[in-house]
Amino acid sequence: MEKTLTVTVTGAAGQIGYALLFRLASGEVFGKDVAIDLKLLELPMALPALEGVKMELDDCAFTNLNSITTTDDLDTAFKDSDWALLVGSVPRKKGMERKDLLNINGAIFTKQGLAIENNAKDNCRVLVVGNPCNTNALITKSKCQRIPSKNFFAMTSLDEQRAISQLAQKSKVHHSKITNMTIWGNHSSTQYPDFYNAKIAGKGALEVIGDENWLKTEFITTVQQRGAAIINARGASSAASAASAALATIKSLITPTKEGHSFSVAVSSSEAKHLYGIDEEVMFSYPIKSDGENWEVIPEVELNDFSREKIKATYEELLSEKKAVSDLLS
Ligand code: NAX
Repeated sequence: MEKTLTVTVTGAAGQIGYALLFRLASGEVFGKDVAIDLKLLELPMALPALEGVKMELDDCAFTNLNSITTTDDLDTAFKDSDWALLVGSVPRKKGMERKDLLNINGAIFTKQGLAIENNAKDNCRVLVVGNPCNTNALITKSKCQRIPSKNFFAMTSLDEQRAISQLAQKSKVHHSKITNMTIWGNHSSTQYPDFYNAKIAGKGALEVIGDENWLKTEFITTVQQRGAAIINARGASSAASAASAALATIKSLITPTKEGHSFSVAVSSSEAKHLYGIDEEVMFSYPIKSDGENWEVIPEVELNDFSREKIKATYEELLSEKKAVSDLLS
C-alpha cells in the first residue's frame, strides 16, 4: 500500500457506524492503495456490541484494512488520527429543550476536542455528524489550537443529497445530472436548500422545473423535514443515507472539484464575512470547492432577497446556538 491512514470513528456501534465502517474499510473512500487503521470509540456499555462489529469487519478480510482498535478511552481513540469522524452523540429526548441538548453534547465534544488536540496528527481532519453537528463542530474546534481551523467540518451533504433527489423526482432528470445544489447554514430545519443556483443538466433548476411556488414551499419543507419523515416511516432515523453522505463529504474534500461545480459542507471561513456577511465564529454550510487538499467558499454566488432572507434565518439560529454554549467555547 502507498500509505496508511488512521481513521477514528466515534459512536461506532451505532446505526450510522454500522453503515459506515464496512465501506470505509473496503478502500472505497481513500483509494485502493491506502491502508486503514480503524480506531473505534464507544461508550463502555456499547463495547460488547462494538466487539461484534469488529468481528464482522475481521470476517470481511478487507485488503485495505490494516488494524482495528476498539476502545472507550479518548486518548487511545484519537492517537495519531488523520481523520476523526465524530458520529456518536446524545439524541434529543422527549421534554428536552434544544439548549439542554446543546449543553449535554457540548460536554462530549469538549472532551473529544481536547483528546484530538492532545493526540491526533497535526493535520487531522475532523468531520462532525453527531447532532447538533454545526455547533458540536464549533465546540470541538475551539478546543484545538494546534490543528488548523480549516480542518473542521460539519455534515450537510445528506441535506444536499436529499435536495438533489427531490429535484430529480420533480424534473424526471436523473440525479447524476443535478449539480450546484447548495445547502446554506445549519443542519436543522432552518437550512436553506438554494434551488435558485442549482442546475439540472446544466440549466437553471427554476427554468427546468418552471414552478417557483413549489420550489419556494414544498421543495424546501420536504428537504428540511426529510429526517423526520424517515423516522416516521422507518421507526428509526436515517442511517445508511447519513453514512453515505459522510463518505461523500470526505471524497468531495480529498478530490479536486470539477470546474464550475460545488458541494455543501459546514466550515468556519474567514472569507465568508466579506463574501456573504457570515462570521467565521459559526460553522456554516456554503457552496465549497476543493483542490484535493484545500477548500474554499465559492465567491459571488448570486443571492436574491428570498435567498438572503432564508440565509439570515439560519445564520440567526446558529448565532443563538453559539450563544447557548458560549461558556464551552474557549
Ligand atoms: P445511534 O444512537 O444508533 O448511535 C450513536 C452511538 O453513539 C451509540 O452507539 C452510542 O453508544 C454512541 N455514543 C454516544 N455518546 C458517545 C460518546 N460520548 N462517545 C462515544 N460514543 C458515543 O445514532 P445514529 O443513528 O448512529 O446517529 C448518530 C448521530 O448522527 C446522531 O446525533 C444523529 O442525530 C446524527 N445524524 C446526523 C446527520 C447529519 O446530517 N449531520 C443525519 C443523520 C443523523 O441524524
